[in-house]
Amino acid sequence: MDGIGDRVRIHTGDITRLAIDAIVNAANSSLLGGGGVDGAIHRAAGPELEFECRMLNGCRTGDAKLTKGYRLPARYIIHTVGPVWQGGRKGEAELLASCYRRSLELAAANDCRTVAFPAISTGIYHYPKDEAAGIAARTVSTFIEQKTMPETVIFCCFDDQMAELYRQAVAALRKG
Ligand code: AR6
Repeated sequence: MDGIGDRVRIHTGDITRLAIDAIVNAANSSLLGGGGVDGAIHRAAGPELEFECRMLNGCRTGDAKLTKGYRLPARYIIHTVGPVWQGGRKGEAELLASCYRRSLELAAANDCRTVAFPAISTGIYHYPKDEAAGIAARTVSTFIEQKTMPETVIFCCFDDQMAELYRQAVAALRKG
């Protein structure tokens, strides 16, 4: 796939450490914090983040909302709510794709050149990891083929196993 090669990167590590324009949070619909990457982001950003989140009136599954990054090295946090895996017949794939699209739209609207995603829904929400990586790779590549911003999208994987799944998902796209 044209363009995806130089504009998509796979990184293994803690997303809260990335000094980029925006990181995406795998939040829940309350936006008031939780476990997993959400807990890590709230801890690293500090209590002002929850204060701003309280004013957002939550977020629907598949949608996204933007806050400042506070004590994070990233300028913004884009909070999105992934679907809970319920077997695959409850619209989970479309909702997960929507998380990526809505987050990228917000990133572009806020002049973010570089944005990093965690593997949304693949932890506490139990989405099958390989399927989720495929949806992430396909949705991001379709978006960036059509738009100039964000310039670079990072798939931030917490461990090597997830990074390998993303490598395979991106390679599958390149083969067409
Ligand atoms: N950096 C990058 N990735 C991480 C980090 C980190 N610091 N910590 C975890 N991951 P999860 P979900 C990975 O459970 O499945 C919360 O309670 C993790 O290995 O954080 O969308 C929310 O409030 C996994 O691959 O999010 C919601 O209630 C991925 O991030 C619920 O969990 C997502 O795992 C959302 O569940």
